[in-house]
Amino acid sequence: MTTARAGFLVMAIPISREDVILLSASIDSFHSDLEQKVRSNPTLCQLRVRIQEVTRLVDDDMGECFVVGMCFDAVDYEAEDSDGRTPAEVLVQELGGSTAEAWVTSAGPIPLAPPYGWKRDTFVRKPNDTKSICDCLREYGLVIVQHAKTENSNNQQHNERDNTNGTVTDDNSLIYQEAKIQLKQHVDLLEQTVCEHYPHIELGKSAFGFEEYTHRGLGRFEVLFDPVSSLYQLLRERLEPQWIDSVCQYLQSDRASLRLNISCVYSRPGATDQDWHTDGGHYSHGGKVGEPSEHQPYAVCIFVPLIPLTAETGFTRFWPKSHLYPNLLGLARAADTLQATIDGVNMQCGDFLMYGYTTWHKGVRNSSSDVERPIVQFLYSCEWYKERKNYGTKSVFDTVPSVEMKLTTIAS
Ligand SMILES: O=C(O)CCC(=O)C(=O)O
Repeated sequence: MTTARAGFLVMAIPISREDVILLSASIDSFHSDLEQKVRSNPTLCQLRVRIQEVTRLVDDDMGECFVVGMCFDAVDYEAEDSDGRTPAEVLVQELGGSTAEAWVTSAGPIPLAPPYGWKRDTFVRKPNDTKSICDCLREYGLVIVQHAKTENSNNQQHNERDNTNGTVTDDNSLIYQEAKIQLKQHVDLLEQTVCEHYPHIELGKSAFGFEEYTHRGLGRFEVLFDPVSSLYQLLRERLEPQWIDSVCQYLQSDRASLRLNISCVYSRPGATDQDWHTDGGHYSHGGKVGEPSEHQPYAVCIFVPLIPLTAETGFTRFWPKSHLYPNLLGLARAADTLQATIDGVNMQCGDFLMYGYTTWHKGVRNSSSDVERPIVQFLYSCEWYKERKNYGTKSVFDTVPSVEMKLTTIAS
C-alpha cells in the first residue's frame, strides 16, 4: 500500500471516545531517525491526536490494515457514523479490542530531533564565520550567532561579555538603548493614533493589521519601520555589517538585489503563545511531495533581541529542519509532542538569530510581570518576492494628516 509507506506505523491506544495515544512502532526508510528514537526511549514518541476517520484497506503484503485520518487540533470534532460511533470507537470495535495497530498517514515525513533531543550548541556559530553560518542555516533552517560585534566595535577590550550579567559591554549596547528609546517614541505615537482615530480597536485585545503596525495575537505587536526613519537607518548602518555576507551567500544574491524590511515584534507581559507558523511558503522545491527538499531560499529573517531573552520574558521556539519539508501544514503541533524543537532562549543583546523564511517557529508567551520583549527583525528577500502576508495595506496615518507630520519629524 503506497500511502502507508509515507506514514508512521503506530500502536493506537484509545483513551476516550475521540482520543488515542499513538505509539510509533516501526517506520519506513524516511523515518530511520524516529525508529532509533523509539528504540532508545519509546515514551518520547507518544502522539496524542484526535482521530477523524478510519478507512479499512486490504494490503497485499500486510493483509488488512486501517488508514487513520488524524488531526492534532480538531477539539470540536464530533462526527459519528450512522450507528452513533465516533471514529475512535469504530477503530477499536473493528479490531475487537482495546488497543489497535494502525498505519497513520501524513502528507510527508516529519523532521525529528536526534535521540535525546536537540542541543543548543548545534545551532551556535561565531560571528563572521560566513560559511559555517550558511551551512547551519541550510541544514537546520536556523543559526544562533553569539557575541556579535558591531561595525564600530573593533576594540576587543570594549567588546567582551561581562561575566557578571552576561551582556555585551561594548558600544553595541548603546545602539540597543538608542533603538529602544526611538522605538518607544514611535510605538507611543502609533498607539495614540489608534486610540484617537480607530475607537473600535481595543489595544492589546483586538486583532488589527495596518501597513506598518499589526497586532498578531494577545499582546504581540509588530511595527514596520519606514526606510527614511532614523531608527531604520541606525539599525541598518550599525547592525547589518555583521551578517550581510552570510545573507548574500545564503540567498545567492548581491546586496543591491535584495529587498530589506526592518521591523520590531514586541510582546507585552502576558502575551500568549503563538501558533506554529512559517513566515512564507515553499515556492519551488526540487524534491517530490513527501521528500525533504533543498529548495533555493528566497528570504531570511534575522532576530535581534533588544533585551536578554529568558524563560520569563519568552523567546521564539523553532522546529529545526522543518524548512526542508514542504508538507507540514497542520502537523506543526507534532513538533512539541515529539520534542523536536529548539528554543531561542538565553540570548543577550549583541547576539542574533537567523532563520529561513520557511522554517516553522512560534513566539512563546511573555510570563514576566513587567518586562516587554522587543525583537528587531531584519527581513531580506530576493527581488521577485514581495512580502504581503505579514502586513496590512492601509496605513494607520492614512486618515490623519497632522500625525503624518509628527512621524516625519521623528524620522528625520
Ligand atoms: O515573538 C516572537 O518571539 C516571534 C514572533 C513571530 O514569529 C511572529 O510574529 O511572526
